[in-house]
Order: sequence, then C-alpha cells, then structure tokens
Amino acid sequence: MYNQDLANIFYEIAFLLEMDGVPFKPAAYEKAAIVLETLEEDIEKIYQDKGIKGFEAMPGIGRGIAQRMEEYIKTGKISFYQYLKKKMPIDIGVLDSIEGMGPRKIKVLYDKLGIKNVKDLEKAAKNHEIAKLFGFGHKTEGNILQGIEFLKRNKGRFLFSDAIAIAENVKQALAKLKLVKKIEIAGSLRRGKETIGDIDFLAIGNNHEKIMDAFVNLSGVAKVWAKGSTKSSVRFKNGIDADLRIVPEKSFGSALQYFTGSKEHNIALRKIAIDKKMKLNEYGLFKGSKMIGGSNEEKIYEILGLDWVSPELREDKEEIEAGLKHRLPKLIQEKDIKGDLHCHSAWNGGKNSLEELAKEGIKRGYQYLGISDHTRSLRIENGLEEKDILLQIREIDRINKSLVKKRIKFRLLKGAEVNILKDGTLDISDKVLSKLDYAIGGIHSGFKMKESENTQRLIKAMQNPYISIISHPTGRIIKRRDEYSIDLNKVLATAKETKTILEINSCPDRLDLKDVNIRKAKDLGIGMIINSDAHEMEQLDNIGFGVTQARRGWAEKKDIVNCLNIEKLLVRLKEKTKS
Ligand code: DGT
Ligand code: CA
Ligand code: CA
Repeated sequence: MYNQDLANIFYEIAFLLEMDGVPFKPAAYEKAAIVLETLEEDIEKIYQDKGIKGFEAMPGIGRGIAQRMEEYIKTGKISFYQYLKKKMPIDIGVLDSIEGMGPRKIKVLYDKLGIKNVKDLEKAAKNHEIAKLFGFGHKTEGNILQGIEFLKRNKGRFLFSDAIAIAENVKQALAKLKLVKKIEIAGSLRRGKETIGDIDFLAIGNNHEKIMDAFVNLSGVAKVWAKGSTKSSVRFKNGIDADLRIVPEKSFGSALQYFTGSKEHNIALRKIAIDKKMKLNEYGLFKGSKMIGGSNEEKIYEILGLDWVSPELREDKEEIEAGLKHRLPKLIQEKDIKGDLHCHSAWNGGKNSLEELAKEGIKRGYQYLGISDHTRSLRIENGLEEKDILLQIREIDRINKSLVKKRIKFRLLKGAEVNILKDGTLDISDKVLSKLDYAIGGIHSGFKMKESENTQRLIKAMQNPYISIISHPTGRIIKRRDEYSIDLNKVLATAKETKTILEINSCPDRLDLKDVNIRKAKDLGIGMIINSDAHEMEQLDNIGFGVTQARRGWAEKKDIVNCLNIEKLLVRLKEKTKS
C-alpha cells in the first residue's frame, strides 16, 4: 500500500466531485492528496502506530477523509470512490490532459452528449455537435480537435535520447547548487527504456524550499503542475514532464530503488522481503519496526540476498532469480567497444570525408572504424556503384598506409551497406564484395511484403558468404513504423547456422534489435554488433544508446563482436567464407 496510490485516488475523487458541482469538498480531497504525496512516513505505519487518530492529526485531514483512509488500509478500496466512478464512468485522466478541458466542460459534454472518452470527443467535435453547446463555440471545438491531434501524435512518450538530454542538463544545473547534496535520475530513464513517459529525479538536501524554487524556475520549464516541499512536477518546453522528489538521506537508497521501478520488479522484490519477514518500501527496508536498510540501494539488495541488479534489467524477467543465485550477467559497457562498423561517409549521403572520420575514430580511442556506404540501388542516399566501391577501397588503403607510417594503431575498414533487393539478392556482385573487409546487408524498401516473403528475403541474404552483418534487422522505427512482418525465429536460426552477425543499431529511433530479441540472440549464441549508423561524425556518439539497449537485452562483452580487437575482429568477419 502506498501513499502515492491513495493520493491518486483522492485527486480523482476531487475531480469527480468538482464535475458533479459539489462545493468545498473537491478542495479538501485535493489538499489531502497533496499532504499524502509529500508525506515522509508510510500511511500504513502511521495507522499501525496511532490508528485513525494519526490521520486526523495530519494537517488538512478531517474526520471524513481520515475514515476513507482507514477503509483503504483495511480493505484496499474506497466505496465512495467506486460510487462516484459508477455515477460518472468517464475517462477523466485522458480527457483532462487535453488542452482547455476541465471538470466543468467534461461534465457538460458527458451530460449533453454522453462523451466518455477521447473517441467520443473526437467524433462529436468533427460532427460540430460541440460548438452548438452553451459556452463552447467554434473556437473551443477547434482547440479540442487540435488537442486530440497532439495527444495522438505524442501518445505521451518520448525517445530516450530526448529525455536523457534534458535530464542530464537538469541534473547538472541542480547538482551545482550547494543546497543539493545528491541528485539522481530514477524511473524508466534510469532503466534505459526506449521511450520515456516522464522523468523522475530524486534528491537529498536540507533547504527543500530553495531547491524546489530552483527546479520550477529552470529555464526549460514551461509549466509548473505542482510545487510542494518534497515533490514538485513540471513540464519542459518540449512537452516532457518531470517530477523531483526530495527524500531523507536515510531513505535515499530505498527511494531510488522504488522510483527506479519497474513496478513489476518492485513487486517481485517486495515478495522476497516478505518471505524474509521484512518489509520494503520507498522509506526503507524494515524488520518489525526496525529499519535495517534505506540509505544505500546496493545494501538493500544485499540484505535481501541478491547481487545488485543493474537498472536495465529491472523488468521482472528473471533478474531476481539470477540475482539470488549470483548469476547475473556481467553487462557490456561502452568502454568495451573497440570500434564501429556502420558509418557513412560523404561518398554517399553522409557529411564527412574518410580522413575526417579516421581522425574522429582515433580521437575516440577506437582501434577501427568501418566505412559502410549505401550501394547503388538506394538512389535517395546516393548509393555507390561498383566502380565507386573499388575506388573507395584504394582510398582507404592509402589512408591506412599513412597511418602505418605514422605508427598510429588505428585502421579504417573497408565495408559497404549493401541493399537487399526484394527477392533477397544483392545489388553488388560477390566479386566486388570479396574485396571488402566485410559487407553489411540491409533492407531499405518494400516493407509491406508478406511475412514469408520478408523472411525468405533476409534468409537468402544471410546465405551469401560475404554478408557478415545484417543491419537493423527488423526495420522498426520507434513512434513511426512497426517492424516489418517477419518470422524472427527463422531469421535467428539462419543467423546461427550461417554465422551471420546481427546488428544492434544505435540510432535513437531504431534501437533495432530490441531487448527481447537481443536476449534471444544471446541465448542462441548468435554474434551481435553495436553500430552507430552515423551519417555525420557527431553521431558516432549514439553508440551509447546501442550499448544501453544491449544491456537491456542482457548482453555481455562476449556476445558483442565489436568488443574484439582488430585482429580477432577481421577473422570473425571472414568466418562465413571459410566454411
Ligand atoms: P514511464 O515514466 O512511464 O516511462 O515509466 P516509469 O517506470 O518511470 O514510471 P513512473 O514514472 O510512473 O514511476 C516511476 C517508478 O515508481 C516506477 O517505475 C515504479 C514506481 N511506481 C510508481 N507508481 C507505482 C505504483 O503504483 N506501485 C508500485 N509498486 N510502484 C510504483
Ligand atoms: Ca517516469
Ligand atoms: Ca513519474
């Protein structure tokens, strides 16, 4: 049972009462919700210690609300809330998130037009039924439609890359304040999820008031949803929301654990605590009334008998069991990456010359950087003809020779991202491919083909001995396009059999393979490679997103081919041609 859960119910009750035109009461419930949300003690504990009197003693909580709290603790439900929901069966959470909609309007729309959800709302607006209502008009109707469009477009989730950029900035800005003793990112962002609903910050510091002032006044803040002494919520200009919670130092570890989630992981971990006759929540780890952990997250896992679980694994997908058996994977880290084999140059659509890319690779401490420009049939990307590839090979040889002369231990590798045609054949001959260090096969068109056709297409490409790697194997683009229909199990089986390496593409909106598929590939012993797919050298930095994705798929150094040093890598890339 959690304070926040009850606070959410009280917020909803307040909203429903306001819709219903009840005076005063909504404000009381809202106030109670805020009190609960910012309470430092667990309500269950308060109830155990002091009973209902403990609630009545809290500021802003009267007899009536205290009784509802007691009912919630005893039964897990509040009958008054259920009654209101039955009376007004409306999806208020979503309707309220539309710009310009509030309790009154939602109620009128429900009473007059029976609107319960966004779908109803859109239909009524398009049929111009709303403009006719008293107090609405054409402008409101237009705004409602715009709001719905925005809602659909964003669906409330943001790319990891966008969220982390903002979060790191905020973290730095706040960490600079002397008042902030510690600040960490929690939630889905800490777990490295592909998309993020909102950003969760946790901090320790004495002067709550001043820290919260600084937070809500950050330059990127567009809207302040709530400002309290232990929790504040804001919206940044790009539309992403963030919560900042200030917690007591003695609870920082347990709060970090709790607010990192996932919810499913937390539930599973809490079960372990219960089995050990302990209690785990955001305030700490308790044995009876004694607090035996809380300040340090790792310690909490340790006391529960687990190895510390990396946030990327906290999805309740066997990580708890593995932690108990001390069999968690030793996840790959960015520093394990020795080079990148998917990089485009100015020879096709990219921005940088081969020399510039070499220089950048050296600067990054890589041993190798593979040039893999698009090939001829990909016209929009200025794909290279066979004669261009042969020219580029000579050019790369020349650059490498000068590197040898300067005794620099770095090489450009000769590759190509060969276009896989609809029938699975390639647009470059084997004769030319055989002169490269490696070739990547990639699908860039014909996404709407049938599953069997797409599968066969990829299998055929993988059977070519010169195709060492398949780029972005499932073709999905986050928030824009689903993966093409494909029998991934067959593809994996063929990759295994033919020793074809599968790419984990680090583009923030690709991250293809996704976590479950990475894990499948790992379990089958299929080699994977983390590539940036950079079209300009700054994008080589994206590799970190791919590493995070690989970690979410439980990948270790040994699973990832570009953790090999250059000598071993070159052998691995040619393994297919040997068998
Ligand atoms: P998001 O924001 O949708 O990308 O995903 P999260 O995981 O960041 O979710 P969020 O921001 O709602 O909450 C942060 C963490 O707090 C979540 O991962 C687990 C914990 N948490 C939040 N609400 C609940 C809850 O109702 N029950 C439990 N057990 N944990 C919760
Ligand atoms: Ca979140
Ligand atoms: Ca949140």
